[in-house]
Amino acid sequence: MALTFAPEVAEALDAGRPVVALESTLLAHGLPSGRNLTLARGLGDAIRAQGAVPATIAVLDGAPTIGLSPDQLGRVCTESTALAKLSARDLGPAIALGRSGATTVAATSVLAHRAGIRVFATGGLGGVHLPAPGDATTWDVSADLGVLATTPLLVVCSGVKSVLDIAATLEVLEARSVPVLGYRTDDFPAFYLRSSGHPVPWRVDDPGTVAATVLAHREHATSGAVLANPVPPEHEMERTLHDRLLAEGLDRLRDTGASGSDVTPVLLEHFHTASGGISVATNEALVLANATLAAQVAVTLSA
Ligand code: PSU
Ligand code: MN
Repeated sequence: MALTFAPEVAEALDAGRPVVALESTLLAHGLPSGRNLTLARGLGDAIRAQGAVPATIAVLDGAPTIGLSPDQLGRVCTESTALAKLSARDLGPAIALGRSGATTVAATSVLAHRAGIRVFATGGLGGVHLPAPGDATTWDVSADLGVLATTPLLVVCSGVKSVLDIAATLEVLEARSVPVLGYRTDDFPAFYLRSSGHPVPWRVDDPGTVAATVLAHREHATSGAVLANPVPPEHEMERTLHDRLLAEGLDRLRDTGASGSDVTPVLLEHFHTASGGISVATNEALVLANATLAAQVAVTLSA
């Protein structure tokens, strides 16, 4: 099935002008409805302010769509409960069956690359989950990591959530030859927190150096790259609050017996309600900062 493009995105790509991909799962399934549409519009504005064109990606009635109209963006944000969460393996079935769904980092990367987009902004990457209590290991490793390993895209994110096994996630990225760059930091961020305590192998301090690194990487590799951008300091969650919410959330997980794809929603729901909305504000601030940085890199890459 051919890709469906928003006219603005098609024109920009034809002309070699900078485009930044955005995923739809973070809007439909990662944030409470009511705030997601405001954020979705804000992300577009942030990317345009840097001189790039935003392309939010979703599958709508079987059409893989690159760049959403205001109506389509509204649909993704308000029909979120009716929208499937599509990872890369779900694209074929959803397209063939004419379904609609929000795309994860994995699925968005596949479609963005096919569209000819080189830079993608999001909040947090999927990763390796923590083993369930009593288990030594887990098979729950996000397809985001495998797709990044084989798709030459720069993903700008704020690391991975502390509900994941961050050390294991970094090991998988290393094993799959995905470079991890810290933006103005030596520490891999942990989404709500600016540091996970794990070092990043490479630090870069400006969009031009990021663009040069991406180009040099592409000379000899077909893998993607991660640009880890810590949440702006004024929006970082207080560490004691964060650690308390995480411990409570993990207890709740054990009490409810949630497993598989329910794990993250249970934990995030606890963060959102028990922090009185602080975690949502942090989430929004970091995605906006990542969209701005991604646009700056895309502009430099197109120059
Ligand atoms: N991390 C977040 N918010 C999100 C996600 C991750 O902080 O909304 C979403 C992204 O779309 C990511 C997906 O690609 O979850 C990973 O899901 P899974 O672990 O099922 O692969
Ligand atoms: Mn998973």
